[in-house]
Amino acid sequence: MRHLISKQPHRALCRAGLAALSLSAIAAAGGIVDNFESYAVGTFPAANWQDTGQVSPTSLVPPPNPSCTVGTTLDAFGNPTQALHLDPSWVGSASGIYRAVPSDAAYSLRMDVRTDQFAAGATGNASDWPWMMGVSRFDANSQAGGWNSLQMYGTDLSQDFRAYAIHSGGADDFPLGVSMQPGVWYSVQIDVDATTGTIRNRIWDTASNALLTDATVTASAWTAADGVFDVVTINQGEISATGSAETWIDNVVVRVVPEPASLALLMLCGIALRRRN
Ligand SMILES: [Ca+2]
Repeated sequence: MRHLISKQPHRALCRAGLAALSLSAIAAAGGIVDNFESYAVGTFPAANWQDTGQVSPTSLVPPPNPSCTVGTTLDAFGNPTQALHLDPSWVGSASGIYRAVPSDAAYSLRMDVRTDQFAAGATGNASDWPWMMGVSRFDANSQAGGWNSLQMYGTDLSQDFRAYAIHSGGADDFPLGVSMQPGVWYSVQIDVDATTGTIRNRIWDTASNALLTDATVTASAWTAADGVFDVVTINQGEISATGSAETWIDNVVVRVVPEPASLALLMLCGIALRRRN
């Protein structure tokens, strides 16, 4: 190993490898953090996100463009804050945001969420959701709620928190045993293992910081090919509902964890470059 990393061609390879891995490394080091304070109120948060509402061919009713905007509301402690507003003014399959992330082995997604109003007329849990948060694979032929993904979501029908997996073998729905109270801020986090299809779900009451559950679930019949993801998505959708939900999203944090092989290369190259410089 010592003779390999001391040769100049390998040093060049290391530099190229480091450049190629820079996106993953940056994401791993700092990730994506958005408190929605940098946007003009009433606009879509376009500097960091794309609109799921505009890539939803199966919407019951075409969403407005943009499908959601940044608004002003009160945080869990009663202070004014800007947050993403999923508006209840229309019934459709997906309003929300998504953005590209590197394909890697593990992800951690966290956000604060408050649902003020659940959709009326829902007939299925997984078909009507005031919000979902997940790591997904973009699919232009499907609405954003149906993209291959590992996610946590809120339900309009039973008004509770659930985990959900969509994969080549179908879908799995996991009740997490925690009810959602309207008007209450919750902090939610999923830690996803893309290789095994495992989701660790944590839910806190934001104001008290009380941990309400810490539950790990694993998708059935998961294959490594199912876990090739390229976007994170946060969206609302109604497929069977006759009314629409209202939800606020704030303090989004996304971390992408590089594959072990990538980490090993980063460490190896770091040692080699330090020795040569
Ligand atoms: Ca905020």
